[in-house]
Amino acid sequence: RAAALIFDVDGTLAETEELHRLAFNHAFVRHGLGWHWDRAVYKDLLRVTGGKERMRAYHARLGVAPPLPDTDIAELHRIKTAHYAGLIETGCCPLRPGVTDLLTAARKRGQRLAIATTTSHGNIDALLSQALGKHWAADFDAIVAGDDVSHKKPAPDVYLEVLARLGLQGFECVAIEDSGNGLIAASRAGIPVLITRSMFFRDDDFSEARVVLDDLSELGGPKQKT
Ligand code: XBP
Ligand code: MG
Repeated sequence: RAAALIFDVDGTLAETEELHRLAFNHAFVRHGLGWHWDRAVYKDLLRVTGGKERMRAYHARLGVAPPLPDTDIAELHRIKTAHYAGLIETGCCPLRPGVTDLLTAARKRGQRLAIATTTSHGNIDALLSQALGKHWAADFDAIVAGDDVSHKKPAPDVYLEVLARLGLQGFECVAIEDSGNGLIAASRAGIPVLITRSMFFRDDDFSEARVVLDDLSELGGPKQKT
């Protein structure tokens, strides 16, 4: 049994990526950019982790010089983040099946809980306050977000930082992820990975994962996988 379960957020705890997509498009309209990311474009762009990095990559792909100034990227991301929080607060994005049960069961059997995500602390808090109540963070021993580290996933930085804060080695934990980039990040930190398949990453290569599930409700059975 793992000493700690380390959760990714987007796609793993909830199907948030569609709301991120809507929020990006809202920011593009508000900022007067003629950009629109449909699902197919977004699926492809999700290979670039981090919202600011994703917008920069898209701009570079359009091939229109010069690059957008950092102030524009920051303003777009501010509008996007505010809109995303508003969408989350409507309660339209519940946790995925089996998530709450796994969190409860893990706590009961003495496993520690942590978060390793690319998104921001504000976005994690918006989602989990809505889903678990405003004191949700008390159950987690380490919460590491993208801007806390130098390199976002697929770099191992967020996972290494979680391990340092927990005082554990990779092999003592299990990471729960939904994307190929997340799988690579956790694997590089020496952490075995359980994949819960999500909407945008169904076609990623999960051959390095220890277990691949359609969702975490499959853990309700007799087999202990975490
Ligand atoms: C999630 C992401 C994030 C969100 C947007 O990756 O890549 O960029 O799409 O969040 P993972 P921000 O689930 O692997 O952590 O706009 O706040 O960056
Ligand atoms: Mg994810």
